[in-house]
Amino acid sequence: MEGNWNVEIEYKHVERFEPGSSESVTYLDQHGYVILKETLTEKEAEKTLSLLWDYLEDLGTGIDRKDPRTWEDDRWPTSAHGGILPSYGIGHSESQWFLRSIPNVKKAFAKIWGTDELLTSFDGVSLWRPWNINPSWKTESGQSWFHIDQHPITRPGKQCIQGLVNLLPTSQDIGGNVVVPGSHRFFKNIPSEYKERLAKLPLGIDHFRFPNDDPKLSSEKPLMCHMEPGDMLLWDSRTIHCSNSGIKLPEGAKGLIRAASLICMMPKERSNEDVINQRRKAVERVISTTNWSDTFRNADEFPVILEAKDREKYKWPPKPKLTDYQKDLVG
Ligand SMILES: O=C(O)CCC(=O)C(=O)O
Ligand SMILES: [Fe+2]
Repeated sequence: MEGNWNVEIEYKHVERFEPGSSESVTYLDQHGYVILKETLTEKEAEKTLSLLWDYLEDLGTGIDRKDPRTWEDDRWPTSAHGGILPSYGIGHSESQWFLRSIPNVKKAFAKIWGTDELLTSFDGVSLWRPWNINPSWKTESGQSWFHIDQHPITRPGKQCIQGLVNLLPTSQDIGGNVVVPGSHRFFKNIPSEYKERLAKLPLGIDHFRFPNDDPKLSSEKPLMCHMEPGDMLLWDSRTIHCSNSGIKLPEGAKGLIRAASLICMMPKERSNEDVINQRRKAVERVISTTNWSDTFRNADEFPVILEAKDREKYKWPPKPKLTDYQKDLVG
């Protein structure tokens, strides 16, 4: 089973495009991913991160941004695979709403879909703690979870472009997102090639994992793209991807090593009244979601969150006060 266990990942400075440029969309269609440069200014990236710390400190568990000794699991919010914080109101934190309101972010998605009428996801953030302080903070190796985020049978074709805004410097040593370039093209054949594996996947679950020795994982060399703080990565939900933890950290690292905000916008016309009503309620009730906005997927109901024994102890952020611009993104 583990014949090809060591898929080699290449850390690369790939071409970076202007947010909202036609070239970025052409590149995305061709390669299944694209990097948009300076989608946030350095200042905006700093502010997003600082607001994220406000969110963490306001959970009331005793986290102090200046003291990594307060970042242990008994205070840190439950994370899903790859160090992603999906719940406890993070999708409606001031930080995530600030990010969604930056015009370049919407511009990027508007160019892809050919419309300004977009709805935003209410999703979370990948945060990596410096695991030289506590080795258990190290997140998964990429090879354990190469996946796509779209059901191969129930969602044919191009449906969703996912986004991630990078807030800290990246490096090979730290690790980060990995994409298999061009792998969105395998998607249409998955139903016939993975019959058995697919039979186990519920029709409403938009997450399909590849066997860790699958030749598709190295069909083209998997790429970890260099990103500056403020750059945004976009990828097609059909593109095989994951995040991969690096192997060593800079000497004496004691701050967060990765902060990557997840953000996704889809055309409003794909949605319907029922979904939009649930989205409005989600704002009132501070419910986070996955990347999809054409259906309602409640991230607070992820098994990892429902199973967390201490979930009562987190103080959620208040209901967000939205501007008209933000309300339009709710629907
Ligand atoms: O953290 C990453 O780079 C990967 C996240 C991911 O797989 C996703 O958001 O769908
Ligand atoms: Fe994913």
